[in-house]
Amino acid sequence: MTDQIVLRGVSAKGFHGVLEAERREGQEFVVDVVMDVDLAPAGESDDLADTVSYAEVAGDVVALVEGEPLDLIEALAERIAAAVLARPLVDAVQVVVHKPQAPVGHPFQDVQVRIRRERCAPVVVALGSNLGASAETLRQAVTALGEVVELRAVSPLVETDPVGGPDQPAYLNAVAVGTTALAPRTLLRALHAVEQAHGRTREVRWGPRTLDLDLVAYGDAATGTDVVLDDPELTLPHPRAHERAFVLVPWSRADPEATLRVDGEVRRVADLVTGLDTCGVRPVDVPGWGPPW
Ligand code: A4P
Ligand code: MG
Repeated sequence: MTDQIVLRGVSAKGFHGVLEAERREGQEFVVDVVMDVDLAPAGESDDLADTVSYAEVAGDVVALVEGEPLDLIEALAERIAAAVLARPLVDAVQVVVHKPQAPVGHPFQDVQVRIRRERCAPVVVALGSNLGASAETLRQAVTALGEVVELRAVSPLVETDPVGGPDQPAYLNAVAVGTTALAPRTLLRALHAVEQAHGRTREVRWGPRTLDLDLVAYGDAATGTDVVLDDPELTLPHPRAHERAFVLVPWSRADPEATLRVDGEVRRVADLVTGLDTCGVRPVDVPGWGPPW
């Protein structure tokens, strides 16, 4: 069963409704929010940073109920769902908005609208390996990625000179693009689990690795729906992606129209590639690299 946080009966006065009297007098609205969140990390760490603060969610709900008047509670529910899903740990949300004093014209107990919203967010994942059987590791990693991301395209493999870190062998890199129903931090945890399954260890920063899976971007910069996070646990977009040919070259092959937010500005990935030295990135032909994964 999916873990959930259940917040019931948050009430506040709002001015939503189509009737003039509703807009003038206002009335009570009551909201229930059920959030699908992986609670295991917080259960282990006992740290609020690993879960969703229900107090903050209640604050969002009250702000929206008390905020801009809307005609329909359907619209209010939709806005509440969007605000809750903006939290990077919430995978899906159910929102119920009750309007117990609605002008129904007959005796009644309650009227409510109930919606469930799941994510379907575009994501970009960069893959890299320079230890062990790299091509096979990356192939298996793409297969595993397909469990949590509906893959739209996977770039060809490229062989790349190492950037940063100690003396180390050349890398194989690739980029996968697709959509996910998972929240950003849930997806990152899934990526870490795939890395671990392939013997990833973390001894030296930028050191050699069997498998590195980086979440380059979540959401779509072109439509302004990209998630921007300034958190060392998960920084979005990935803070170095815009300057790394080993990410941008394969990404532009997987999605020639791709865009990336750089210092707040939306840039075409193909244009970023043009401004980079790409001689450390070489095409490499690996038989068996391609669908079905
Ligand atoms: N983290 C924060 N934001 C993200 C994100 N968007 N995606 C945190 C993934 N992880 C993110 O990552 C360190 C910490 O960053 C994690 O705890 C995570 O919560 P890591 O995977 O343990 O270490 P890393 O990969 O060495 O760090 P980083 O900073 O992501 O490294 P880079 O910048 O990706 O560089 N040269 C070539 N040719 N090809 C490569 O693939 N890769 C690197 C790694 C260096 N040189 C390379 C390559
Ligand atoms: Mg990494």
